[in-house]
Amino acid sequence: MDLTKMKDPKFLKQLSVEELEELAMHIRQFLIEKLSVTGGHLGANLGVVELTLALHKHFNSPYDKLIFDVGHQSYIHKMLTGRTDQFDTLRQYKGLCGFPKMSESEHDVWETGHSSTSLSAAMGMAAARDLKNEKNAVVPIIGDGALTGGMALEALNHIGHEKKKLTVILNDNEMSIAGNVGALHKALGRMRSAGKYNRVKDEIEYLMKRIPAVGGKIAQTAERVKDSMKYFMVPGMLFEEFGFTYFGPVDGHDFKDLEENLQYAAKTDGPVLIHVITKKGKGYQPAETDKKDKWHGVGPYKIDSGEKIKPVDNKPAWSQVVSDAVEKVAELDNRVAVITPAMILGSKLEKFQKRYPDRLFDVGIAEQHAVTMAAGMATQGMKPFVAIYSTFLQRAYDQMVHDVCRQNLNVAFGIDRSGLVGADGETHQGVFDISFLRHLPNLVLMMPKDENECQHMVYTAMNYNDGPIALRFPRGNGLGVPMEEEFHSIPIGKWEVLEKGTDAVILTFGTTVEMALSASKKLKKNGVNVEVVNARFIKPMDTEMLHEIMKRNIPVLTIEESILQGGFGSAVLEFAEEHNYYPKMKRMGIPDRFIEHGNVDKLLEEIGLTEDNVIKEMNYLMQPQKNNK
Ligand code: TPP
Repeated sequence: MDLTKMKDPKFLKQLSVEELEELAMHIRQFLIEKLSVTGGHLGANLGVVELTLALHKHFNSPYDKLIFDVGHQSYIHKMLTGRTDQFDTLRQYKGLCGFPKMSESEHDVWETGHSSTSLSAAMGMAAARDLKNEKNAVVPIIGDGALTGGMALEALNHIGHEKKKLTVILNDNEMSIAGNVGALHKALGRMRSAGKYNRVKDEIEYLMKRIPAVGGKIAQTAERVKDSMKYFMVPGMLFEEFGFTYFGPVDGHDFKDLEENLQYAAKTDGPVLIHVITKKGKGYQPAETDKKDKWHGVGPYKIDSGEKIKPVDNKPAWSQVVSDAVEKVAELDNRVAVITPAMILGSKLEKFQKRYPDRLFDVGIAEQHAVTMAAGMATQGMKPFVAIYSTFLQRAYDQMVHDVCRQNLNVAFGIDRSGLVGADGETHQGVFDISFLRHLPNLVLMMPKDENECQHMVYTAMNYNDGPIALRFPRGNGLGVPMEEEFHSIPIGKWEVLEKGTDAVILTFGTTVEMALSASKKLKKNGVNVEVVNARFIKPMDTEMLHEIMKRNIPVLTIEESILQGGFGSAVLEFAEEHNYYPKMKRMGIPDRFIEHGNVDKLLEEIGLTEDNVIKEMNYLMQPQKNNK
């Protein structure tokens, strides 16, 4: 079967159940093969093959709006809408995006990457539709994990109130990344076992219509049965109480069951929720039997054995360095507790969880709650460590401002995946945190140049008792430097001169330190003596050293793998302005636009954050001052 011929999902309307099943099988094979080379979100996509086919068969995309929450499960949708031939480039530079992307197809009506936005977006689209007197369906497809996100719950509450016509597809595979958490998860479990609630309800509705005599005994009895249903059908009532008509549970791998329920939904006014049960990883044994959800997002693997093909690299993962260091500190200080919003695997906290199950809180996809919960713990003298990705911390900005920094509480943050993250692309780049944290009073913000310094920074953070402190670190592996056994605190706000020089200064930190050192070596060969400073505290800056540098009146180059606006270079400029210095200065960093997916080195090249450009900028700065026009 040539899957690349699929250009418009309309062709599905002619297919029989048998033909759909055959197509599903081919799609699964295709995904298992292609992702074994490129990597990607295998588990979630294998789980929604039949569901996506059923949705595209029933609805008319793009007239009807299919909205994929998180969007990591949109691969089949991409295949059906003419992008099958691009899967060799999945998540690569200039290749097919791993999430919905409007520029790729008119069928991608909503872009995602972060979780739990689909219901709010759907409500907006439904409100717009009604105001414009249009008739299209609006269909958010949301996982049981994403449903635990605060935004999703806010939207559920509002949608039920507005009574707009919406068809919510709840894709329940009992997994978030790894296990799902919380009462909602348990409630869904009860619904799964409650049987075909909608069928019973439907049956009674049907009977009611057939009973002609109002006031007749049979009618009264039927009325009573219908009324009492809410007591024994409690599970589905959760959504009904929210104002939705609940259909389910539906077998998400059974085309007949899916279509039947989509038909029911079509005939129902107001918001509808179809509870679809799917199996994450379906059809690929290693993924299907994986209880820990290690197949949620994968790199390349061997198809036969499911063995992951990892590039040979003995350097430790940054996340592991951090979680090991927190574990070591927790050994000595029983006030230490770790909070993670659904990222035990990504933040490499399994070992910590095993050792200290009572001191590890996985709060689900709930970044805002994670941060304010940490603040609450801190008021009680605990030392919470919030392990959170830079991109997801964006969700908890007000909690940082209002709860943590304003109350000056001793909360430590491990901001993972800071800087460019690569394959996940635009929605996941960790490039804004400096700009949205640097201006917060009381907060200390730092970034290590290598994993040894990183573990000392964790120690510094956990022993800091003067307010909030955040340590940002990149995605991937460290540099492989020797690790010291004994931890020590790094003096807050103290930078480190790595290379002495008299002609010019580079101020940088984190991932760009190595590049600066290497560039300075080359410049030295050409007779330019550049000083390289590890500006490891982004806030507070080393003002003593800065005064000393500015007084030398030599050119200053700042380099950061972070958005330039409001970044570290801006902080240095602010310092100069405040103290009436006028240095010849240049800032290198990420420009004012969103950076797409791709290999990080390629992305750095695209935006000009390269060693060659450091040398170029430095040579430019070293030229005698020219007057501007
Ligand atoms: N926090 C936010 C705001 N967005 C995210 N994308 C994540 C965390 C990381 N994340 C991506 S998918 C996912 C998480 C936590 C789990 C989603 O679970 P579910 O909705 O059930 O989808 P499944 O993968 O199980 O199909």
